[in-house]
Amino acid sequence: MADEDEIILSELDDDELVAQMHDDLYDGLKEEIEEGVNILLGRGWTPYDVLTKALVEGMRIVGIDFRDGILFVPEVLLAANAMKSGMFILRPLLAETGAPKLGTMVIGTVKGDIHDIGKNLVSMMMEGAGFDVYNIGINTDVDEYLAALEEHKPHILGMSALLTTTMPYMKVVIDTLIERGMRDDYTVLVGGAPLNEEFGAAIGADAYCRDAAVAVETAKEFMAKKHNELAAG
Ligand code: B1M
Repeated sequence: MADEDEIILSELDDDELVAQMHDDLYDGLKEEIEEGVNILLGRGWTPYDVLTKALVEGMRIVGIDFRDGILFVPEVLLAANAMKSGMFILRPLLAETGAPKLGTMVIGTVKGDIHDIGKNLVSMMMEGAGFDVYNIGINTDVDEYLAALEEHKPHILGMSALLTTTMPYMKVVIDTLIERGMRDDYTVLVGGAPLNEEFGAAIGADAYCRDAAVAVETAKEFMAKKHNELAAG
């Protein structure tokens, strides 16, 4: 017999369900997150709204309590896994927009850094916008970036860093591109919670992207500029 206090997600209205999903993400409840995502989609929510309002906002709350020493790494890992299972459902829906192909991107989280949720989100949204994305993972050193650039010949190189200690590595990668005379072959976009526009400019990136939606818009702008330059000869 069901526990009298058991919460039936499908019986909650949208606001209650989203609030419950924030709690479930906090508690690392993967199956409940999957169920919540499916319910919201079934109610006609767009994949983007489910992603931002239910999942990203939930992870923001987790981040605050992690910072304040209320949550620790094992709990945050569970929350991250629950978030990823929700993202797994949304990925094909975000990618299936039928958008025309706009360009190619290689993206990775820099060396020393294993945070990948934001990078994966950027990757999903870029795919949805019509980019071919090669997501080369976490803890990526300069040789791995160079190998991926050589293999996939992308228009855009994306780098993600979530730690103040790893963000300077982005400059190592950009400086290496400069040393090898390859810097102008790529548009370099950077992002991650501790970065800002000033930092992006200081390390020689083309742009800092605050979030995944900004990354998509920025990438589109740079691609349009490239096409115009080519058309102008
Ligand atoms: Co970590 N962690 N963590 N963590 N973690 C942070 C980043 C932290 C801010 C938490 C805190 O103290 N408040 C803090 C960093 C402090 C600092 O450097 N100033 C921190 C720390 C300290 C650590 C450890 C050192 C903890 C420890 O071991 N003692 C350790 C480091 C491990 C390592 O990398 N070497 C660690 C470990 C972990 C977990 C493994 C437990 C887990 C990661 C799981 C995973 O990713 N698979 C984790 C998590 C989940 C977080 C928080 C809570 C959430 C990050 C996240 O996924 N956010 C985070 C707190 C926070 O950021 N407020 C924290 C959701 C995601 C959608 O947002 O990643 O910002 P975000 O991505 C956004 C934008 O930034 C942007 O678009 C995304 C989507 O809109 N963006 C890009 C990101 N990358 C982009 C690339 C682009 C463009 C845009 O390219 C073009």
